[in-house]
Amino acid sequence: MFSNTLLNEVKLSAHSSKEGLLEVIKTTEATIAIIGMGYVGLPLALCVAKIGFQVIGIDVNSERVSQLNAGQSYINDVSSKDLEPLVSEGKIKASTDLHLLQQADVIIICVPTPLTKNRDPDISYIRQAAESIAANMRPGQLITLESTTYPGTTEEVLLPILSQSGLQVGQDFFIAHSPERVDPGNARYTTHNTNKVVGGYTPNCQEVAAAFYRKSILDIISVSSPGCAEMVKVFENTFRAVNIALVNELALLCDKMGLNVWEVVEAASTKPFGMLTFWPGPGVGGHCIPIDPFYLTWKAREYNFHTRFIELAGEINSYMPQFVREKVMRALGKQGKPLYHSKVLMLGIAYKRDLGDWRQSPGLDLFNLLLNDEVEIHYNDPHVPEMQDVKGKTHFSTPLTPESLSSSDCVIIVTDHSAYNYHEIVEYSPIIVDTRNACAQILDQREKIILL
Ligand code: SAJ
Repeated sequence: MFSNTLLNEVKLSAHSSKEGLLEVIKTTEATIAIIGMGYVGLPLALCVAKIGFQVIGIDVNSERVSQLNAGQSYINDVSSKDLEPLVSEGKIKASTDLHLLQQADVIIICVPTPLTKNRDPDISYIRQAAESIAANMRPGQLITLESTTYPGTTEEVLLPILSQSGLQVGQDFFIAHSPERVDPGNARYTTHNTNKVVGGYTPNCQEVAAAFYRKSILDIISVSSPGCAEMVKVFENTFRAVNIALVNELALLCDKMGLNVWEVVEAASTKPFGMLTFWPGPGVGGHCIPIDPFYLTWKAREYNFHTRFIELAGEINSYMPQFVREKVMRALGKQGKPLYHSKVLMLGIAYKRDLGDWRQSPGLDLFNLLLNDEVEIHYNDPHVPEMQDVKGKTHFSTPLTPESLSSSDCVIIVTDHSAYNYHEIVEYSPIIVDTRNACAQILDQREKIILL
């Protein structure tokens, strides 16, 4: 039998070529490093570990690393019940140590791509990951970028940094862009069964990247370049942002015309072809829809191109919290009360139903607007025990009781969590601004409900 040392030498030398890398991918002997163990990286780690790959989860957050190594999930869509066995079998190990990248045959970058304060792309996390990889590279590695970013990032930013290693792309190492398509909270579409776009930099890069993803994901869509793959993803999210903005603009117009926008959209959704239904709301939140389209806007400027649709959609969507504030003013005005010092209870601060994520949430924008009006504003969210307002002050979720409802001058439904009892909310609230048509099934006391 070979000694361990010899086996390792054999293993390492086999990895220095495309054929060697394809072989360890085929046999799932490959080691997969995932940089960024968030809502994309952690589900992906389970998806590839479950079919046999060894996974190293790299994250800068040592608390997250400790939780992962204890088999504890901090992501809504990943249960500790699923994670724990993979950790105890040693299939998933987490660490903050970037030197472990040397052991990886495949490195997947799943880091955040936020906007800066003046709404420019912040790809600093991608750069940091690329520099860490370049410092730990060896021949025979595949590096894929999954973070949503502007078309050109993989070729113009990632590749030059990795090439500092002196290795030759397409020969010694392989790169591709394969955008994540995680829909947080969606139990039907998972990492495994959501088809995945893959764009390699060279034919060898494409071959290796597609071979890797085919091992754990049902359907792979190959495209001709990383730039195409990057554009696909930004288009997907821009498509949503623009269509949500369209129905939000419709809501603003229906309000002036005395029409019920929910009835209009509901009826339009009966068209069996050529229609995709989006719903108005208090604005758009999360880490994608309010952000990704502006990556395209920023890049388009390089071509002296003005993405008017995207910017108009952003204006309309970000106006919606103001519109809800106007509805609250009208609801209080009907009772002869001003905004000032009125007691208002917001139901839901998370950016969408049944999640605890309140980043970039329109609910937070509305909360800050009403704070500014010196409203006595409280919130309840069963998924968000506490949050910080724009000034950094911590607020805690108010218990939802008949008393907390009836003692308010106005109740606003901002996030239509399934956990809410909408019958009780209507029963005990004096007046409700329903921004999600969440009380649609409640037929009595409709006079209390003001719809968006
Ligand atoms: N929203 C509306 N009206 C709608 C749909 C959504 O107001 O008709 C609001 C939501 O309440 C939320 C925001 O827009 O505040 C974004 O909702 P979302 O579900 O589009 O956003 P995410 O970021 O949770 O998930 C999306 C994915 N969603 C779907 O495809 C259904 C998808 O766009 C991306 O795969 C994912 O972001 C991502 O990570 O890019």
